[in-house]
Parts: sequence; structure tokens; C-alpha cells
Amino acid sequence: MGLFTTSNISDVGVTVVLGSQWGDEGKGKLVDLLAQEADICARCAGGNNAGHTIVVNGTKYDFHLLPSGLINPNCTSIVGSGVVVHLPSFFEELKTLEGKGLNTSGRLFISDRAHLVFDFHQIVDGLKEKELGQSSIGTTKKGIGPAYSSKASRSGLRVHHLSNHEAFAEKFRKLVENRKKRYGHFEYDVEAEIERYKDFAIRLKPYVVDSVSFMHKSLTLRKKVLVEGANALMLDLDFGTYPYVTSSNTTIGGVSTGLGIPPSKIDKVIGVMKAYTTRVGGGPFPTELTDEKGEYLQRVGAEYGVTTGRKRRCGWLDLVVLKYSTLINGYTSLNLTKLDVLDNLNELKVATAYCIDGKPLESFPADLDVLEKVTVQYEILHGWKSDISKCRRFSELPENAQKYVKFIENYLGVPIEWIGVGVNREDMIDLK
Ligand code: 2SA
Ligand code: GDP
Ligand code: MG
Repeated sequence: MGLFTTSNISDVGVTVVLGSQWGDEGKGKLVDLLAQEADICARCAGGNNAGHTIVVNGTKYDFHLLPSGLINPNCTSIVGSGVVVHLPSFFEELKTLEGKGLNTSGRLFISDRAHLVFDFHQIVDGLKEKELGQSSIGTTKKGIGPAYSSKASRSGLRVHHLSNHEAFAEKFRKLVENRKKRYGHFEYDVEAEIERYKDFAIRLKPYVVDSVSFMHKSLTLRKKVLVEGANALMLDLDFGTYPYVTSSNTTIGGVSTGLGIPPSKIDKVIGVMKAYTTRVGGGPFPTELTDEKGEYLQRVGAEYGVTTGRKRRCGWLDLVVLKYSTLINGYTSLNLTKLDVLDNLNELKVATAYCIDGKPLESFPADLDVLEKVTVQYEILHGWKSDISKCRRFSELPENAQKYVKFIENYLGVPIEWIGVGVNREDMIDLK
């Protein structure tokens, strides 16, 4: 929009797409769009807790563990070493996608260093949540936290362990035994599970690669690499609203640690941001609307978890979160999504500062007790009260919608490169 100019997906370095709020910003939709120009699409963190919905030609695809680039037939996908993989879900998701007509043959790979999520991790996830009671995290119960715990405590099993069944079985028995020591007895047929993994090992073999060599070969051959972030900055293990976070680094650092890509190869970092805020699960949410306005956003935005079906909590756009997010991820541009959901509102509130005793805080606080005490300062902007879903150029947007976009851009100092105005692939304004 005059001040800033940007180019499309990088043809030299790596382009990264990251969630800038609490997730479900519409990362999948942008990844699908950019994957049409990409050679490689890679997932670097998280597991099948993620849910990325894409609608193309009336067909809806839900991705959880597999990269959304798979919709593009010319794009090869890879599940990186930073991802935790539940193999039954991996094959199930593949089957569902193939059932929708996607041919993934020869263009889906998985890192031999990726850690495995087992059914017992999912059982433990549930037990841990129960133990926490009132202060439970509200996890997806997909075993993500327990699998990353096994990884960090150096007792986890990785994809390459599947190639030696006897050694795998021994390690697996020990791992389950250890978890039973911690959580007490739980029903789990260890030997049946070991047998099941004998079969998985055979089925998985054609997909397994050394992802470090794979990525570096791709970069040397100047392939266009697109990284699909999962979850989002405020769910990052280090920078999110700890302990109400997921168990991986969902921020820019997770791209290097989860794929073995040197930071110097990263060229573009695109932050996906929803025009309002949502959060699913427990934890603080300063701009949350617990009244009929929140219900309105939830209903009009169809804010339901893609993985669990839970209703998402909704609230006003929070630029304090976005500023903090921008500091950490260093966005080179942004994709503002779901602007159409705000079409019928008279006025829009946007959080611009958190204050304590009338003084604005410098940044998003680490301490949740401090966060609880803040008063949120809002800017009030006018609504546009018209349907923007058919707009395809910035100039076609009503004046107040343009003002809303410019307000965000000016506050953050980052160019908005795309604006989402609907669920379909083509419901996007490209500002380049
Ligand atoms: P976990 O399961 O250990 O990663 O949960 C820890 C927290 O992270 C949140 N989380 C998510 N937040 C938004 N979207 C996610 N994916 C699904 C979706 C969520 C769903 O796309 O809708 O279906 O409910 C996701 N995955 C994890 C989680 O809610 C906890 O707050
Ligand atoms: P992700 O996890 O960031 O990929 O986002 P999700 O797929 O979990 O949630 C985003 C939801 O919003 C999906 O159902 C998308 O189809 C939908 N969506 C994405 N962009 C837009 C948009 O611009 N407008 C509307 N109305 N829906 C959108
Ligand atoms: Mg999602």
C-alpha cells in the first residue's frame, strides 16, 4: 500500500509461514496458495494437534500432521525432525486425503529423526490433564506434551528406531514401564503395540529420509522451499503464555531446529494474523469477549477446533500480542485473515496497550499473575457494514475496512501482503 513493497514466494531462500496469535489464523489456506509456486513444503514442529483447513473447488481438506502443500501435485512434502509423529494418525490422514483424490505417491517424506507419539502418550496426556484439574491446559489429548517430554528426557523413540525391531521393542517396554511408574497402572497392551509397530515399520519405510540431506540438497538445487508452521507464537513453549502452551517451539527458531535449515537460508517470514483473536483451550486471553459479541464472532467465524471440535474462545484483535509476535518472529510481511467475519459490526475495538496503574507495559508480560492485573487499552474503529467477500483488490474494500487494515499495518510497521475475505482459495486480496 505504497509505503512497503514485497515480492512473492522466495526463489532463492526459504519462505516460512507462521501463526502470529494463538493459532487457527488460517495458515493452511496461505500455505496452500503459496504451495502452488513451491517445490517443497515442510512441517517443522508440532504433531497432529494442528488442524489446517483448506477449501479448494468446494472440497474441504483437513490437515493435521501432513503438510498442506500436498494439495499441489507438483509440490513435494516433508515432515521434519522437529515434528512428533503418531503413525496410526499419519496413515489415517493419508488415507482420508487419498480418498479425496490426492495422489501423494513419491512426494511425501518423513525425517528419520522425527520422534514417535504412541497411544500411551495420548493416555498419559489425558491423565496429566486430569491431575491438573481446574488448571488443566486444555490440550488436544493427542499425546504431544508427553511425546516431547520423552524426547527431552532422552528416552523417546525416533523413526529410525523402527528399523531394528528387537532394539525398538526393548526401548519401548522400558519407556512404558517408566510412564507407569509415574502415572500408576493404565490399560495398555504393550506386546500388541510392539507387533503393530512391526507392520508400521514396513509401511513407513518408503517415506523415510535423512531430512538434513534432503533439505540441503533441495536448497543447493535452488528449489523453492516453503515451511508450514503449526500452532502459533502465543503457544510457543518459551514465548507463549506458559504453562498454557504446546510443547514445541512454534516460533521462527523451531524452523531451524525442526528442519536443520541454517537461519541464514530463511528469506521470508510471513505471519498469519486473524482480524480478531481466538484461542482454544485454557489460559489467559486479555481481549476475550465472554458476551454475545464473542458468541457472534464464534458463530460467524465458524470457530470450532479442526482437531477436537471444541468451540474456540473469541475476542477483539490484540495488537500487543501482534507486536510481541513481530519482535520474536521478525515478519517480513503479514496475511490478515477473516476480515469478512467483521462485516456486520458497527464498531471494532483493537487492543493497543496493556496498562498497570495507568502505565503501559513495555511488552507482553511473562508472569501470568501480572497479566491478570493489566487493564487493556483499546482504540475504537468504525465498522464497514457491507459484504467484502467478493473484493479482490484493496481499492475495492470499503473505506473503513481499508482504515482497519492500515491501522494494523502502521501499528506493527510490517506490510500486509494478503487479506483473506472467505474460506476458499481464491477469497484472497493480493496487495502486491
Ligand atoms: P497440545 O495438545 O499439548 O498441543 O495442547 C496445548 C495447548 O495448545 C493448544 N493447541 C491448539 N490451539 C489452536 N489450534 C490447534 N489445533 C486445532 C485446530 C485445535 C482443536 O486447528 O483447531 O481442534 O482443538 C491447537 N493444537 C494445540 C491447545 O488448545 C492447548 O491450549
Ligand atoms: P490454521 O490452523 O491456522 O491453518 O487455521 P484453521 O484451519 O484451524 O482455522 C482457520 C479457519 O478459517 C478454517 O476453517 C479456514 O477455512 C477459515 N478461513 C481461513 N481464511 C479465512 C478468511 O479469510 N475468511 C473466512 N471466513 N474464513 C477463513
Ligand atoms: Mg488450526
